[in-house]
Amino acid sequence: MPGATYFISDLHLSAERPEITTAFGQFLDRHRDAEALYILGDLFEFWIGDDDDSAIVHDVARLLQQFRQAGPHIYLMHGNRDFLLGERYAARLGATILPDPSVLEIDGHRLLLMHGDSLCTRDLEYQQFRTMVRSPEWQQGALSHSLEERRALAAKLRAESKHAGSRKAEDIMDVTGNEVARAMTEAQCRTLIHGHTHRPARHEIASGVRWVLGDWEQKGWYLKLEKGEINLIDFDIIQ
Ligand code: LP5
Ligand code: MN
Repeated sequence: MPGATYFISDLHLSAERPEITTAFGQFLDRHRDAEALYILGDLFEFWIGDDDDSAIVHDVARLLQQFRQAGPHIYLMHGNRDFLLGERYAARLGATILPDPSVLEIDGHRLLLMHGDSLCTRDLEYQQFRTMVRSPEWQQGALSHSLEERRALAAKLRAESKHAGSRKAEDIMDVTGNEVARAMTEAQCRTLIHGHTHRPARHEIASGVRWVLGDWEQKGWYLKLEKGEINLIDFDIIQ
């Protein structure tokens, strides 16, 4: 009997929040009998390139290597914070990078997996920014800077994003209903799983069911898929 499949996103791991990395390590230890783990973006608070030599990058690699060695497959999707995470780091973990969107066929279901940022189509400023930073030209330019310069750029972009977020209306930072319906229809999926918005929930909509993962802060969140049944589960993170 195959083990369960787990979905997580938006852990935003960083040196500033060691308790989240600890909670992640405990989560992995508890689920070593899993069939697979899908990380749907923003595992890291930011990613400046696979050559980053900071401790958090090594610590998380070690946690995921150990987990992979216990058996479960690891799939990684990019988020808007760690879109630069590359094949080199994925190979180090024994993980497979998944495109956004991806369709997972499992137990007779077709699940549409996304980070979720591309669904926020009313956030025009963000979508412009996304197009820019996802272009190979921009990425090549960014990666040509020293680690120190890239760290500084990431910090500036994070500060800019927080500032921008504080003056945006709440609803434009959520997914657009029409875009959700369009993506589900195009992928021929009745179930969508995504993160990014930090609004964990199960929504019944005309096109099926939309599951939203939560970000790991005071609580950790995951979706468990077992025997065709999906549940959204949260747990406390010791601060
Ligand atoms: O991430 P979150 O949840 O706070 O907000 C997102 C959108 N913001 C982002 C930006 C990221 O947070 C920045 C971190 C990127 C780290 C990667 C570093 C790689 C580069 C290092 C070099 C190799 O994704 C936010 C959305 C929100 O989700 C909800 O969907 O609203 O969108 C924005 O904030 C974008 C702004 O609206 C527009 C940003 C303009 C930036 C202008 C550049 C300023 C440059 C200063 C430095 C030179
Ligand atoms: Mn995100």
